[in-house]
Amino acid sequence: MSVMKPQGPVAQDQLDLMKLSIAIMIVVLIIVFAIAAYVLIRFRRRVGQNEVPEQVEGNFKLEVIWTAIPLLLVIILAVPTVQTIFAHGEDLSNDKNAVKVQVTSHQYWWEFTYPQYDITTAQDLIIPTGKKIAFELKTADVLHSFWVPSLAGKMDTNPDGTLNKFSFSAPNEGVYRGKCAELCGRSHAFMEFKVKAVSQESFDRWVNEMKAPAVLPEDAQLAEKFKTNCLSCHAVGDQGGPVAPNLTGIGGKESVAGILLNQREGQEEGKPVLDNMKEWLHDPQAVKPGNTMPSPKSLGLTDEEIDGIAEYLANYKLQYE
Ligand SMILES: [Cu+2]
Repeated sequence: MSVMKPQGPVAQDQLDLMKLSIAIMIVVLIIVFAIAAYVLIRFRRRVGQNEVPEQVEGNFKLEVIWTAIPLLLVIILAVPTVQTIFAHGEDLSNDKNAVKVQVTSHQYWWEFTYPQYDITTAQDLIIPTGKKIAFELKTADVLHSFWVPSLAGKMDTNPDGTLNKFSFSAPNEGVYRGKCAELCGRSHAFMEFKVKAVSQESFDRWVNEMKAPAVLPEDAQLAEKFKTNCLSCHAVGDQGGPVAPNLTGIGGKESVAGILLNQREGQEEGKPVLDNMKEWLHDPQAVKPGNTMPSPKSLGLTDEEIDGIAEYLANYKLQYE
């Protein structure tokens, strides 16, 4: 989550711009303070000095100098800034090599649709390393802002329906944390997501697994409960609704509900995915206040059935990695 540790070319260019402007500001600061200190000492009022000193306002040479220097500095800042903005703002709609992703923000989760592959997922954005990812962003409700600090700057998702576009790429495999960067409601701070950059082969496997038929709970009774109560909004594989986050492979994701971190190999943080799943399903409002998921208990599911569904979801993993 740090702008100071860029993990991709866009974030690197943006950090370089920040360094350039900070360097210029530091030089200006040092010179201005040095002159101010010199003037304060050199022209201070001395003992016995009672007359008004010579007034020198309207010095033509000085006026020209302190108009020209800032102008020059603004040009030095503007040229690379404008160049970078246009370089990263290019329209990749017709670029066949770019992976297109439509981002839809919701209170308080992120939906990712891959139109080239006809796939929709939530919270974990899986991308192939090295490829340009061309984003189109919109919101389902209020203003949010899509931000992965180590890969690129923020981009708003506008409630007025205008699509915002931008792109970034991740050369190295890894998981990059993202956040909503616009106060959007009670659980704004919990509106996290992850960008997971994997090899092209893993990405292709993921696409195939996402398109495979749904895996439902083995227990027929539980499967029925899951279908009637959960799949009216959520989807798994080719079944279910488009209203709520797609649950395909949810047991293998980085987190449950975007914020309850799952334990992973080589990582100290997190709890077992089953614990997180149970915590979420037994009381979604306690984890993310104000979210629109009805409590499974209020839908008439027993504690036993909720545990059964938690276990089924925790074990619903994809094998692409
Ligand atoms: Cu937000």
